[in-house]
Amino acid sequence: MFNVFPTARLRPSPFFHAIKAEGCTSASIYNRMILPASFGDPEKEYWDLIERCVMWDVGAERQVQLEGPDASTLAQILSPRDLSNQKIGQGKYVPLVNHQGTVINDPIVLKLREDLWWFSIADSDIWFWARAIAAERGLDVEISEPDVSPLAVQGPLAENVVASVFGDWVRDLKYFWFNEAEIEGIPVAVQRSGWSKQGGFEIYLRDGSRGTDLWNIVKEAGQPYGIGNGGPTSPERVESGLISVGSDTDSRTSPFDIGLDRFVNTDVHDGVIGIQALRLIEAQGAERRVVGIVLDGDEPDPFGFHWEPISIDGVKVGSLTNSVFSPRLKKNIGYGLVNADVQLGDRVVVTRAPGKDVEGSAVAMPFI
Ligand code: THG
Repeated sequence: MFNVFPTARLRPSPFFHAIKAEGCTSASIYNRMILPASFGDPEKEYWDLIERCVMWDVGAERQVQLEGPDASTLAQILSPRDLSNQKIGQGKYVPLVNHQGTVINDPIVLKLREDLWWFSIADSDIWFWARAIAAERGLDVEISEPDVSPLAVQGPLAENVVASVFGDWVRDLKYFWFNEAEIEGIPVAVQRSGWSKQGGFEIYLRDGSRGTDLWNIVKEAGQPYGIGNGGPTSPERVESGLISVGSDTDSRTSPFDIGLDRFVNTDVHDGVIGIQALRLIEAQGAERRVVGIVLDGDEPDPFGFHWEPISIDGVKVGSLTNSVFSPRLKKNIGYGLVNADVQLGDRVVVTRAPGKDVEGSAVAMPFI
């Protein structure tokens, strides 16, 4: 195990003791928390996700809770997606933007009651943002980070595992819908969701003192299905075309640049943060777009450094925002955030390091 020193600045999740015992070997930092990445065999962890099932400590997906008479009003003000028809028990994927229309986070927004919402956030401080907006708008709503930590079960056999813990009702959950439940006295919410396209669930633990207990219940239920360890798996998420806000976006990326148009409704009311900017961008057309990039050659060549330059005929047209070796395509692939006039099929050059140019092609996303 690597040496980490959990503190108030680098917070352990309730599953920290469990992932230590399981032999976690690498992790990243997300919402000032430790986000486990691997348990020593990334290749196995990838194929477990694709072929069977895996359990991931994604406690770093923190909840920003809005509670009170104006909770629904604030949820909509923060969201450039129409939430007016969202039902209790339903989640929606929402790109949050600032006043310039720049994406600042992309939570799953869960409606628990008319006056109780969770924004299950990606890696940025939305707690500050929500408090500031609520205060400026004079809203009657309490904003907190509750004791809620998701445990993901992903992969084609995940449904069997989660059904054997909670019952067959989980099989009827629609995408992003959830139910509150209890197992051995542990309060949870169970949602069909997760940061992969292999299907699965997230179990939101609502009592941080029971992390190891919940981990062991899921692990035991997963034994007949060959459940493995892991963490959000970059090769799979890139093959599947999922955006990582903060990694694939910069300080001027709009939802339209990164293909999130279908999660934006510019006809929401004028008080929604960033909506004027988004209407303008929509009318003028986005300056950039995201395309798949397939690099020539078939030797694994992982992402080098930060946002490798992409050019066509010697002119820079954008940046490679990530890249992985795809075990299924046996190619190095990544996302290009490029000028809007770059076409699918265009040949490009990626400068992977000073003096190291690699050729490739722009292709449609998702890759698989
Ligand atoms: N689960 C929970 N919270 C999260 C994440 C999660 N917070 C951070 C991060 N992940 C948020 N980002 C995403 C990005 C994409 C998706 C989910 C969370 C996703 N997108 C699908 C797509 O784009 O095809 C489906 C979207 C849809 O059809 O509505 O699943 O994983 N709790």
